[in-house]
Amino acid sequence: MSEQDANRETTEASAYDVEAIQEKWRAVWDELDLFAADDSVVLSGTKEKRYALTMFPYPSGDLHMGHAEVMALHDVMARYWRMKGYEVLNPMGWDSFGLPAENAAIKNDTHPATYTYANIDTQFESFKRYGVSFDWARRFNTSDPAYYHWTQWLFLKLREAGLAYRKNSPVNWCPNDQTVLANEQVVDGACERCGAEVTKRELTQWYFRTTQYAQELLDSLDDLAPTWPSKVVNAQRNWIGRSEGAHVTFEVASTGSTTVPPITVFTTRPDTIFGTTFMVVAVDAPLAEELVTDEHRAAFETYRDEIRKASDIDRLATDRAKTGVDLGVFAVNPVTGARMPVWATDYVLADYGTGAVMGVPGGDQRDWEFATAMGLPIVRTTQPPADFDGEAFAGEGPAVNSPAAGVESELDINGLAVEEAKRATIEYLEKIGRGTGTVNFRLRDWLLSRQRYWGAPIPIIHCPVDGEVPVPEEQLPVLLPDLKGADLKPRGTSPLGAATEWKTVACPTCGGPAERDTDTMDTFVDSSWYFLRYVSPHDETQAFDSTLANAWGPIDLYVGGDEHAVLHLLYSRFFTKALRDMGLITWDEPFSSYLSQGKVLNQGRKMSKSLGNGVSLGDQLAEFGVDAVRLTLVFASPPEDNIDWADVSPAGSLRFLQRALRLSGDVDSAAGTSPEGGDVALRRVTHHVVHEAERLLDSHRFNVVVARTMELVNAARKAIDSGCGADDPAVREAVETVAILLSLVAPYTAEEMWSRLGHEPGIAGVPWPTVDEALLVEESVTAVVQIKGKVKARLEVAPDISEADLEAAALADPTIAGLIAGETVRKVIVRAPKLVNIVV
Ligand code: ANZ
Repeated sequence: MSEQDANRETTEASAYDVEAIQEKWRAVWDELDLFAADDSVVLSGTKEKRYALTMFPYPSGDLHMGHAEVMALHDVMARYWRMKGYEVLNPMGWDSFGLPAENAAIKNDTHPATYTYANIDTQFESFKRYGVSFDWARRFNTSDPAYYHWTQWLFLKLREAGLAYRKNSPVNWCPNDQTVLANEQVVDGACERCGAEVTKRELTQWYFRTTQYAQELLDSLDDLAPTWPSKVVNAQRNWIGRSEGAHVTFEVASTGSTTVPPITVFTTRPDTIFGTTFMVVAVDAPLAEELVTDEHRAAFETYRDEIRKASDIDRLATDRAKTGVDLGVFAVNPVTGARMPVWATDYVLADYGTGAVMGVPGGDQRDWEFATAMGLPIVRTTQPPADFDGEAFAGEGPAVNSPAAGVESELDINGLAVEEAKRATIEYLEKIGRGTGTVNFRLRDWLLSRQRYWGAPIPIIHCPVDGEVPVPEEQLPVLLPDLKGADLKPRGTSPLGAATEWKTVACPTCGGPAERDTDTMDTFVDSSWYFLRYVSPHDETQAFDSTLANAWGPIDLYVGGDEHAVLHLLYSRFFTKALRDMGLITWDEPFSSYLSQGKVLNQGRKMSKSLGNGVSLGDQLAEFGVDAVRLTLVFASPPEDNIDWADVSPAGSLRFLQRALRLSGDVDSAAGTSPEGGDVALRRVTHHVVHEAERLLDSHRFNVVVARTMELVNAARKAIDSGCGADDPAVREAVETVAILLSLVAPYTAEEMWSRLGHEPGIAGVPWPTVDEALLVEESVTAVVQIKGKVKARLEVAPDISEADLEAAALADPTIAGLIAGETVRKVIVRAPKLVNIVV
């Protein structure tokens, strides 16, 4: 930077009072109300819609760097779409029920509502200051009765549709939060929120029947794959976990007087049936209890009680020592009639498949280890390659020992490849009535009831006469009782159970004494439909207006972290499909495109209090201003990548913004002057940048858009300081373009530039610049002229020059003419417009 430049920057810096500019424009923007989405133009079809959504925050504390990043990225698209002429719906609200608020409230000895709504106020102020183009008239909180009224209504609708039900089963239990968790909320055997090791409990709980949509949830991932991050698509695929196989039934040889039930297993490898040498039943499955003989019962019960303490993840861990107890009964192999022992073990899960497995040690490693530990026989039924030196073999190969020499069987699959062998086995089992081909999913139904206070009460009344009775619709919402001063500390049952007066009601059916359900809904229920509420947020008569939902939906771009890759996204997809089938919406998927942003780190690590490397958003905003922080976050990297705050420079961003702003003071030409006739070189740069920005924005490469804007700032500065001068209309065009591009990331600076350029406030409502295609065409290209492969001359020619003209121009060039004088030209090879090769 020259000294002159440096001096100018110092003076300009003082002229750029960040705080004052923010204050000034914030007030003006409130007045202008530019971001209110207009339903009517979308309903009438006068304008095409774009629904931009970013995951709404939990109101725990103030906004942090992570929020700042998502909002900055998200706002780029929302603002761009608006300038491109779309009617944009860009709403924001709060996911304000849930454990974080409740735990914090318990810790600080306040009511969750007090804590929650105070944080919402703080976050709202921060959002306003941050200048995101939200339509604030649509805000709501999921903990508002006006919202959870409809969460409860949707629960009842799902129940009516057979998609919500109650059952007793072993569930994941967090001993710290004293509540159940959905499978999705258990990460590596620990509670997703607090990290405590999850255990199992037998409880009667509410479930949503997500499994009913398993196949469709899987199939639609193919449609989402092009516009969703592949790791999220894969995570969902794995979570849904489809496997094809068969159910096979094994008779159990009767043990004296008692009748014993047969054992049905789910297997993905029916072709290995000849290698079944034992059966294993999940120790906590009711079947194990039914099968065990009196003689073995004591050992079985001791073992079971010990296993109940372990988590699923531990139980399935491949490195866990195999344990089990013999149940004392024998199962019969349906294809050979062979008798084999039945064991109970912990590596078989009670709630997957049928909770029982045919033990094939030759084909399944866990079975191999179990057989080895218990001294059970091992038979290979798939021939491994000659160089295979492992234990169980799960690969491709011809079937062997199927049946083994000397074994009688009507079925013979020896020599068949795995797929054919499977097909032949299933066909045979179906014929003899011992099995059927099936599809199995890993996806379980969604366990949604929670034993905590701060959530939407489940709108069900339990009556000793009528059983489960839904709260009549006109009595919704079932308000959460205040419980002021009550002890909300978790103790294994819902604190609502202690609200006797609230709990005791008359049965809506028989009028007799009954009790309300005292559980609340998982907060993921609230966030599974909030995107629908934004279309008619104040409607007191319905959850959402279907006509509006169909007009605005689905969401065109959803921005959020991939910690929600499975949970929230899968639940929202389930809700969408269920609501579609109820006729409430017409679309199949909620989020057409999903952008998952990286994390903001500091010094290579996640920001955290314990590491002492946290960066306060408030401090950064105070020091550098909103625009510099936003610009830094957008410019740092492609949106999907992590940003290390130690490696970026908000001070550098601020300097750039000052440089850009200074341009607006240097434009002398009058507003409205047509740029035609201005400096063509600068106009070319401007139009190239706009053209490229469109392409980059559509592919979410926001950081490169900033880089191009910086180039345009440099080009405009150069033009002013040298050649064309500040009164050139091309300079005005370039600087206005800078302001428009900057408005996507640095709205305050852009607005200030816009006003200094003599425009009315409201740059966010200005149309996106139209690219003049003619200015994108290169005026000339350099053609190289070679003699015998050596470059001898360069010519400036039109890009569309013909081969003949290029050849003539090359031969007429004085240098070339001199060099070939007296030689015989044998051949001229022309590749217009770039190359002429003369062979002499
Ligand atoms: C016999 C067999 C032979 C198996 C072989 C595998 C290989 P996915 O793909 O995950 O669905 N299995 C079935 N139910 C189970 C349960 N409740 N807990 C633990 N394991 C269970 O896996 C299905 C396979 O996992 C099934 O196929 C079964 O073992 C086992 F060479 O049956 B297989």
